[in-house]
Amino acid sequence: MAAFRITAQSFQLHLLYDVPSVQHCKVISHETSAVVLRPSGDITRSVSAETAFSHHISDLTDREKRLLAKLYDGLIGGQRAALAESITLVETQHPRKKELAQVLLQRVLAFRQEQEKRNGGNPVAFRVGLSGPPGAGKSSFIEVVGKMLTGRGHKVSVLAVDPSSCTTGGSLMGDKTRMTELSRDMNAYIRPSPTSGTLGGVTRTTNEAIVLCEGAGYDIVLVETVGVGQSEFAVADMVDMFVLLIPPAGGDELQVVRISSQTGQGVPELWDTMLQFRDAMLSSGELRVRRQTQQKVWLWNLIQENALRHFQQHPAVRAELPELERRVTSGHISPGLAADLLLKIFSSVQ
Ligand SMILES: Nc1nc2c(ncn2[C@@H]2O[C@H](COP(=O)(O)OP(=O)(O)OP(=O)(O)O)[C@@H](O)[C@H]2O)c(=O)[nH]1
Ligand SMILES: [Mg+2]
Repeated sequence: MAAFRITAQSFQLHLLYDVPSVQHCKVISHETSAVVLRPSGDITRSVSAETAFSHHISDLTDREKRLLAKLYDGLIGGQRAALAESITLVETQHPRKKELAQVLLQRVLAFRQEQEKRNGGNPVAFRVGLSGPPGAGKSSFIEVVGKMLTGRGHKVSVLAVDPSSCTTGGSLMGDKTRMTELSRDMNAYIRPSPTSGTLGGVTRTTNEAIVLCEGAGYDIVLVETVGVGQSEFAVADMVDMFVLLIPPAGGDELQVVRISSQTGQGVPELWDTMLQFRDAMLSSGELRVRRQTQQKVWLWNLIQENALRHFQQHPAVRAELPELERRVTSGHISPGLAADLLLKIFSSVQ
């Protein structure tokens, strides 16, 4: 894995040029192609998928239409309140509101695609993931680099993925509190991690929040996550570039650049390096391929997550599961056999 090490007075930063390909991540954002299926040999199925989506739209009440129009117009117009409300909509657990959120996202995606077309097919925003152990200095770095970027005329959004908030409702990362100046900046938008849901759910909404931020005109999207466990992999699969910030104990012999979030030393140079990386990916076509691959990964993750939930909630499976689990743990039958039996039950009784 190619990497740069950037050493702060007390912190080091690795730019991972080659993010490990990740299989166990959990988010999707909804590109048109993922929702609207092309007619295939099986007409009934393809029609029903298209119908299901148009149903979403034709089914809207006047009130819902007004709400969506208000959010969409506000968001595209760059209103922070509309962006905040839209992200809240994609975070909701409410089934009907979830559907509304998908309609909104679909519209924002269409808008963003138009913008990309006008931009020569290139992405309208640069997405950067920032990871590292608790207290490594991620938020401090974002504060400095964020202020620098808004000073250069960019609009910067900061999203957080906090795995601790999924289980405890608490926040491992200090989020807003350590980005005092940036959170007051009118060209920055900081969104803390959703406080409930599974990691899969939280990362999914983060991925969707990225789309919304881009629709609202934010051309730099920074995603902060604690560098422990799955959240890191999930974030790697929604960004163009992944940066790992670590305390200075490690001893590997990599290229060293000094930065400090306290004095700002080295930060512009670091950003330049990151832009060079982005430009190289753009001109080689790698960025486009990477984003396409990410869409597919998230599609399959969502399918996996939903299929698993269906399986776990299936009444006949639930009825048989405890006994089969008991027999597997006591060594009476093999896990493979138990899985086969449960899958047979699942597919025969719908
Ligand atoms: N000396 C020095 N201290 C720093 C630097 N960057 C951050 N700190 C300090 O390190 C502490 C933690 O910084 P944060 O930016 O909140 O770290 P974080 O990685 O965002 O932490 P979590 O979000 O809680 O995981 C703070 O007290 C900062 O003032 C730096 O470059 N040099
Ligand atoms: Mg932080």
